[in-house]
Amino acid sequence: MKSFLNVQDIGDLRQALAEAQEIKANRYKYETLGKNKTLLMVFFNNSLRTRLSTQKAALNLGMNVIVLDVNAGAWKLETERGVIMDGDKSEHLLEAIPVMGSYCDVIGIRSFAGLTNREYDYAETVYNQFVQYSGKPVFAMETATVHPLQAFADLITIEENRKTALPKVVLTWAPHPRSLPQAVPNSFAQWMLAADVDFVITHPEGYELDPAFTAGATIEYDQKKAFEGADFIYAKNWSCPGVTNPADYGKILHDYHQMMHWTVDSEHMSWTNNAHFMHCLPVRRNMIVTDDVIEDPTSLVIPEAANREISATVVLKRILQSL
Ligand code: AN0
Ligand code: CP
Repeated sequence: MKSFLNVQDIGDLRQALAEAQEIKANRYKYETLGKNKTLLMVFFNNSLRTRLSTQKAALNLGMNVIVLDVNAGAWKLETERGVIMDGDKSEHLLEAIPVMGSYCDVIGIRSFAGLTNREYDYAETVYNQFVQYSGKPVFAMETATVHPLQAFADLITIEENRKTALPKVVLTWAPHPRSLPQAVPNSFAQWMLAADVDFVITHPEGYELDPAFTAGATIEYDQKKAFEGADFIYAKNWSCPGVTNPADYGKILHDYHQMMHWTVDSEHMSWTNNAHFMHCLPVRRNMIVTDDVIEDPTSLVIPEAANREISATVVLKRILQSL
């Protein structure tokens, strides 16, 4: 595997889930695979889970790890080609990438959507420059449009907790005071559509996700109807994807005070089939979800985060095996 961005990159999902189970039973099974191989993790944005779980995964495989926080000590990087660099940016990504590539064997990238230029974000411009100019395998640790390590961990968690062959999984939009990317819901939709689940998305009008990720999904604008019979409720906020109106890309369409009826509370959960609550974290309590719902024993937010180590170990193992 030379690039990990989309669900197709991992191939057969049942095989990937079987590997995840194998790793979970013995996470050090491939502890010599990464000997003398170096992972470089490049962060353009904050992280708690991705930073720790991906580093742990690399250690499970015997790799060496270097972590670079671009905004905390590196030169400020220009990412667009053709600009006259007379501002605060001292170095161009086009030199920085091959330099970074020369010190490592595998590169993980966290580079969120800027949410101002839809075309730039949806072309995965920064990620693709790493693919093109690093000379090394690259994987997404949440890029402009996707967060596949999260979606894979979510799928593992659903597989571990499902009670039926075809569980109903509902992705619900929830309110948030700041403008957030679409990467998590995009990947979640893409992975759920490739998995053996009945998948429904619910959100207020105007928040339609890009059909490149959601084609084939059921969209239900009535949140209550969507929740009925659900086995898993996956909450997430996202800003306007700009599908129907490109000028609204990255915007919050309504003041969040007016949208608090979308917050997942115990009444929402009472509409479901005793569903498990899920969220990728970090989560704002009593915006996205109430204290009692996230603290309920059936909530899966901590197991999901723990499974990030498993999804990252499988992905890094695949990459190491293809070096
Ligand atoms: C990010 C997002 O919504 O994409 C990261 C989630 C894993 N969340 C925030 O910035 C709060
Ligand atoms: N879920 C997730 O990716 O969390 P971090 O942003 O803390 O890495």
